[in-house]
Amino acid sequence: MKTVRVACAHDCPDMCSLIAQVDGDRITKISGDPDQPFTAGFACAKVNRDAELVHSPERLKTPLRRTGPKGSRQFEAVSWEEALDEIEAKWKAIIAQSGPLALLGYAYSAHQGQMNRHIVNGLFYAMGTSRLQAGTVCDSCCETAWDLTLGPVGGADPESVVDSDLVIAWGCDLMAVNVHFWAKLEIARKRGVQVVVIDPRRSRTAVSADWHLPIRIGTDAALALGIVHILVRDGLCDRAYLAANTLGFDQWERETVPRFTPDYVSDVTGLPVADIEKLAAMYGAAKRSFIRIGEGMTRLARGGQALRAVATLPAVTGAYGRPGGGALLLTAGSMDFNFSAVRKPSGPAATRLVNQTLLGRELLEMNDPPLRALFIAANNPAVTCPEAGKVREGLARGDLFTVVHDPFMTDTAAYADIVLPATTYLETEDFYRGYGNYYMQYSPAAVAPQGEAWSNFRLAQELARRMGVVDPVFAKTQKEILPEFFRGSTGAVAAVEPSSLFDGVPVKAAPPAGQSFATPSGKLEIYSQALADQGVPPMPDWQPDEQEVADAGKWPLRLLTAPSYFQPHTAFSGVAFLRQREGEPFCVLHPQDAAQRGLANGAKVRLFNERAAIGLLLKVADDVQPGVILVPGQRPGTEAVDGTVNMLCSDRLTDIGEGASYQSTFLDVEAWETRA
Ligand SMILES: Nc1nc2c(c(=O)[nH]1)N[C@H]1C(S)=C(S)[C@@H](COP(=O)(O)OP(=O)(O)OC[C@H]3O[C@@H](n4cnc5c(=O)[nH]c(N)nc54)[C@H](O)[C@@H]3O)O[C@H]1N2
Ligand SMILES: Nc1nc2c(c(=O)[nH]1)N[C@H]1C(S)=C(S)[C@@H](COP(=O)(O)OP(=O)(O)OC[C@H]3O[C@@H](n4cnc5c(=O)[nH]c(N)nc54)[C@H](O)[C@@H]3O)O[C@H]1N2
Ligand code: SF4
Ligand SMILES: [Mo]
Repeated sequence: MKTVRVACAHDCPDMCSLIAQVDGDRITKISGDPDQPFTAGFACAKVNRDAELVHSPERLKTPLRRTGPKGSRQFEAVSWEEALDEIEAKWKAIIAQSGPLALLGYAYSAHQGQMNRHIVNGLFYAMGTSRLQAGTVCDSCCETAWDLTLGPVGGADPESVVDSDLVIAWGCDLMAVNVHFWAKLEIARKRGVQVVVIDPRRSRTAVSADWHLPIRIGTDAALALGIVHILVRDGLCDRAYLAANTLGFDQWERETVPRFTPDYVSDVTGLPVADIEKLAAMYGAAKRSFIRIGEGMTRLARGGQALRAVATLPAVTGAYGRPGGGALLLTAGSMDFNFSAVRKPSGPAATRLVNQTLLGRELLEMNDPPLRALFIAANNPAVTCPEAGKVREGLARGDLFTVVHDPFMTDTAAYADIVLPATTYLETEDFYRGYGNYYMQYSPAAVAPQGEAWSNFRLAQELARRMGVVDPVFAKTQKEILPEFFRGSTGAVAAVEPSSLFDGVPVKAAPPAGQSFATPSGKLEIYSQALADQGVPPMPDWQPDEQEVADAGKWPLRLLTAPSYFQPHTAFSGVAFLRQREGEPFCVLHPQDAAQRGLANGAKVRLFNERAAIGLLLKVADDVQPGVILVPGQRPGTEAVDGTVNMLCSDRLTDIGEGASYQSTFLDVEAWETRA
């Protein structure tokens, strides 16, 4: 029996340091590292079960070749050599006939190790294929909007929340996605600090907080502007901070803020005037208020405006200038590593971009040349991409050669010509940096690859060799690559000596307290010339969205999708315990809406709109407001009554950052039997 210190590679802001107990080639237990201050000795409920993920009986054991129609899940086992020979021959033939643009590599975030994460896309980058515009299903809207406002810099250090005097979880379900931040915030709470949650549903975080404001979906910009309106009215702005550190406040105050009277904001957000007044007064009185901004509220048509409005608030009170104050969306902006060393090792400066959110559409419509070969690793787009029906239609194309690399048979892999067994992170060596804290860590593998599984890193290197891609990263070890990441880095990261990380001890590299700005003006840009140039409102604003208004006229309910507690996306669907813990895929409807439709708790229901119809179980609860239907998580079609939530969501892009707009989906629900 031995213990190995590793980093958690799941897509999660906390990037915990973990202790793996290993007996021979088996992991017997995973727990949180007591010596990493943010992890503070505990892992989340999901990762406590990661021994079961690694040793799940459902793991793919060998490479597979398709024998039946696409989607039918009929495969035969083949050797790695046979599988790789076929991939190499097909890719070379397609490139000879149609050029490299006919290929697309599709890999994103399920392995947060920077080698295993980026090397797959690095391979395709070097080959000059069509390129994935990655992250648009997740954070490209909020991140772009943040960068336009503050510049590409990380937000407040989450560990500084212990010094805050007010905490707001704004559209962020801390209990699901950021449990270690919640633990830190509890320390502040012991001093009597209030925790406010602004979220359309009564999440677990909302239940545990001091005050929950059930805001109407997509109206956060209006609430933020309403707060600014009251701060201006009551003389609670930090004028000196604004003058020294922001651009455009005067014009905003003159032209936009006056419209957002408490009455108007109440109409828009559905919150009582008294609550808006109370929130603004609390925010105005606080000196070191900390806003943890979630990503979910920006995954809708005007999500970029919402982010910009909320991220401006700490400038209005000067909280950005004080330790314990400010806002945190992501920290990664201040972790200045040269990941291009792996992500862009060589290759033409520009090729053709495929937006991750538009995968289905591009598989069906892209021409000159059409996409003919697709390689998917660490993603399950048949479930997690909007227009999931179109994704499946595209994957079903007879003339598309698809390879999927995954530890498990997924809804996406079901459509592959070749499926390759992948390792989990616990079988890989890698380098990590948090995106919700300021730690970095070098992590060894806890156990050897299970069965015939290969890591992303090994597979990309072997495919590079076969395809004649000779960049050094495809021949180096992880330890040899690490120093490349530090080349040219600045700030706190530059002070770290890469080889000092090889002992596996987590290292913190936080920027100094007090928010810095890295916009063209060096100030927080309330007025953004870059947005004005793109024809987007240059100052944070809230206006009704015409398409949403039209859709709301056709359909009585609005979809709220939110992280689930035990099945984040589909990454843990191979763990039977966690599947059961989460329960069968379900939706939540307010008792009033359920009664109107004669639907009872536990019933099978059909959720439908012009795009699709799917089947889920119904929970009747007042966790959501009337007019909203909540679907937690994105679950595989194989687990649900029928289909998956993203079949209902359009691939419309957000106002800023070309992201997905799941939350701008309108629909209705009926008894499953109605059309059975
Ligand atoms: N347990 C768990 N952990 C996860 C994930 C998971 O799915 N489950 N996902 C991982 C990933 S990929 C990411 S990107 C991160 C971040 O994960 P995100 O998906 O960005 O989660 P949140 O930031 O909590 O944002 C979701 C919250 O926003 C709320 N919300 C939705 N619309 C609105 C709105 O219009 N206004 C307001 N105010 N709130 C709204 C939802 O009700 C929900 O509580 O977490 C990671 N960690
Ligand atoms: N409706 C709706 N849809 C959403 C969201 C939402 O809020 N609402 N959230 C969006 C967000 S934030 C995100 S990030 C995406 C996530 O969407 P995806 O990136 O598709 O995430 P997962 O479903 O977790 O799929 C990850 C896959 O990678 C596999 N995997 C795990 N580790 C490895 C590895 O090391 N190597 C390889 N090759 N494979 C591995 C897992 O088994 C799993 O099949 O979903 C988005 N979709
Ligand atoms: S909280 Fe996040 S980083 Fe920590 S163990 Fe769980 S999934 Fe991993
Ligand atoms: Mo994400």
